[in-house]
Amino acid sequence: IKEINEQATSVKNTLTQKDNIQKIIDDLDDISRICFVACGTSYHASLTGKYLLESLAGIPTDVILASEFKYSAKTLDENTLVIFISQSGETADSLKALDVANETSKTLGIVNVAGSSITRRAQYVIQTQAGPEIGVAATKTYVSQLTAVYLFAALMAKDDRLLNDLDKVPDFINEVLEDVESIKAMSQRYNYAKDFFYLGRGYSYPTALEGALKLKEISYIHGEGYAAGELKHGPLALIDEGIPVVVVIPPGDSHKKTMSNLEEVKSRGARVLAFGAADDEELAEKAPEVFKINPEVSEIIAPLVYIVPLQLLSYYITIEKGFDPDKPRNLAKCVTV
Ligand code: F1P
Repeated sequence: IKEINEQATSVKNTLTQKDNIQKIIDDLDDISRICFVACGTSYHASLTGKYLLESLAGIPTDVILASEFKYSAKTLDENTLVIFISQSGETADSLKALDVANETSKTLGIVNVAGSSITRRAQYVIQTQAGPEIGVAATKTYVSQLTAVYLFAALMAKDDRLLNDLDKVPDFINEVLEDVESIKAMSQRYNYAKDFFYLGRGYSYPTALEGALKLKEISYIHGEGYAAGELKHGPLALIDEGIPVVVVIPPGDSHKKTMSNLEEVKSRGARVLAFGAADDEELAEKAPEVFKINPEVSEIIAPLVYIVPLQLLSYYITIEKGFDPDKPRNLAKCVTV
C-alpha cells in the first residue's frame, strides 16, 4: 500500500526525464519500426506504448512477450528500435532477447533499477524514477514505465498538448488515493467472487489486462481482462448471474461502444463495477456501482490514473481474504531463469 500511495511522486519524478528522452530521440534517426519486448506488467506498459506510438506518431509498433521473442528475431533490421521495458532490468527472457536485438537493431531499455544488466547492455536507457520497489506485484514502477512511454511517444509525435496534460497526472492520482474508502467498501461487496472480468477498449484495454493481473497475483482470484469489443467473440459465454465485471470507461471516443458492452453484460446478470468520470450521468444511471474519477482525465491519459483504483481494489480484496499482498505465493520479484 505504501508503494501504491507513492505513485503521484513516481510519475512526477519520472517526468523529469523529458530532456534525456528528447536527447535519445534526437540521436535516433531512420527508425521505421518500433518493437517492444517485455514480460508481465511491463508487457502491459508496452501495449500502451504501441497504441500511443501508432496513433500519435504513426510509427508501426509491435509488442512481443520476451519469452516468445525468438520467433520474431529475423524481422529486425537496422531501422528497428527495440525497446525493453523492465522493472528489474534482470529478467532472463528480456536479457536473452536484448542480446539478439543488439546484433541487428538499435536498443533502448526503460528500466527502474539503476546499474542493472539491461541498463548496461542496451544502447540507450531511460531510467524510471520510482525508487526501490519491494512489493512483488508491480505498482509504482508500472505508472513510472507508463510515464516514460508517454513522454517518449509525445516527444516523438511533438504533441505539446499531451506533454502538458502529463503534468496534471500526479494530482489526478492523488485525488483517486483520497477516495480510498469507496474502494474499501467496494472490496467488501465483491470478495466472495471466484472470477472477475475486466473490460476496456483502446487505451483502456491494457488497463483491463493489468487490473486483472493485479487481482490474480495477490488475491488468487481468477481475473481476466478483455478488449471490450472482443466480448461477443467468446467471453460473453462466461458472463453469468452475479459475476463481477469491472468496466474501465473514461470519457472519450470509446465511451459509447464501451457503454453498450456494459449494457450487454448487465443484461446477462453481471454485477458491473464501473470506473468512469465523476460527471458521467449516463454511467451513473446504467451502472449500479461507479468509482468516480476527475472528468478532466481524458481517455488518452486514463491508463496513468485509472489503474490506481484497480490496484487498490485488488489490495483490499486481498486483505479481506486474509492474504499477505506483499508475499504472493509462487511469485518472485524478478524472474532470472
Ligand atoms: C517482469 C515481471 C513483473 C512481475 C513479477 C515477475 O519483471 O513479470 O512484472 O511483477 O514480479 O516479473 P520486469 O522485467 O519488469 O522486472
